[in-house]
Amino acid sequence: YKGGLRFHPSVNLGILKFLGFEQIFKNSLTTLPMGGGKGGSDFDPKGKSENEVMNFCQSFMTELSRHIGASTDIPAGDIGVGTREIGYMFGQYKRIKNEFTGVLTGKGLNWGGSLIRPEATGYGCVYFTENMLNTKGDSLKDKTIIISGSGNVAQFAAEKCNELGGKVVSMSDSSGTIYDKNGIDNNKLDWIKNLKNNERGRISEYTNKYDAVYKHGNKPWQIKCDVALPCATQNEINEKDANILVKNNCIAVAEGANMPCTTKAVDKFIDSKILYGPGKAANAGGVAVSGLEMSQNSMRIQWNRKEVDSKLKEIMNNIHKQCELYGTEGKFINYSKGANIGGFIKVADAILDQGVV
Ligand code: NDP
Ligand code: 8G0
Repeated sequence: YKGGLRFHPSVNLGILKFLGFEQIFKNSLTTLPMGGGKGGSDFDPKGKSENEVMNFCQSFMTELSRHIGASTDIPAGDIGVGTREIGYMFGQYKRIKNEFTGVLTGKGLNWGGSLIRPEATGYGCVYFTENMLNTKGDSLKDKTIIISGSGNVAQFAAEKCNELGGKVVSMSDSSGTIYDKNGIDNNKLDWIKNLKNNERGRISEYTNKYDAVYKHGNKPWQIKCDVALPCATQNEINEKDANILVKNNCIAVAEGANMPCTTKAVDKFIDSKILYGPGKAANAGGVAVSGLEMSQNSMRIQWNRKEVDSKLKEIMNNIHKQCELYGTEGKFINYSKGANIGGFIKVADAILDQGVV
């Protein structure tokens, strides 16, 4: 099994069950040999000292270590679990088991991590968006893009949008949203990365440094855009938000986060025939590169950035093709249907082949 560990006060069994269920079909779509799993805790790392975070990670792993293993179940990070937390958990696993092994992914580069793993979910989501736009003879170049969140997925989605010539005008956190009409270029993005990954500050601080507007309590969806990338959390786009996006002529929505759009929001996008990339397809790049990290650990080698990035691109292209194959309805591609059927078939066939008990 493979999937992320989430540390957030909202974590409960229902959330982990939907995440785990989605993970199965997402992992299937990657074509890599991995089943799905998910885990976490309602521990809130916000405002905790380094020592408190380390102590929690160690205690958590003391119990978890009995259930996971490099050929059994390989967790990674998710909301609230980044390289720092993976490091503390990896250290504890090693202490308990006396083995240096690929039992976690998202590891630091000098202790078994893979190049491009931090970038993979955001980059992959943007590759998938570009693939969707290409079916319309279009691309991200010169598009106005809004992104929710300012964590791992949001940061690298923004970076790749900039690289492909798009203009990212908005990012957010759980307190509010910034709007920078001039675009969040990679210099400004570096500042955000430092703010979020090292200083652990709030996105509102962006306006002390750059010319931008901050709206407390708001999500980005009222801002006029061509492309929307929800990269924060579940249920962050509801029916009302979807109506506004469609009214403002948004042409593509791709889910960097897991289930950020409510069912009614998804219905609105599909009824309006805009490009909608569901999370199990659009954000599968993260778990895919985690799978590549496992392969590198098993072979005791390290691929370079270019190698991993081109494998990631190929996997995202392949997922897009599966969505086209199973989701084409006349001239329209229903990516939601395509991803669900494509992901399901491999799992169902494997269950039948291996015998039901
Ligand atoms: P991070 O913890 O790095 O960042 C999460 C971001 O979302 C932060 O900006 C956070 O704001 C915001 N956020 C979290 N919870 C809420 C909330 N309840 N309401 C509003 N904003 C919120 O997590 P990731 O970037 O890793 O994950 C983001 C999403 O992407 C999740 O849905 C995750 O499951 C999904 N995902 C992640 C993958 C990965 O490789 N990391 C792979 C595939 C999917 P604040 O700073 O205020 O907490
Ligand atoms: O690397 C992973 O296994 C991982 C980490 C965080 C989230 C996800 C996901 O696909 O939702 C996977």
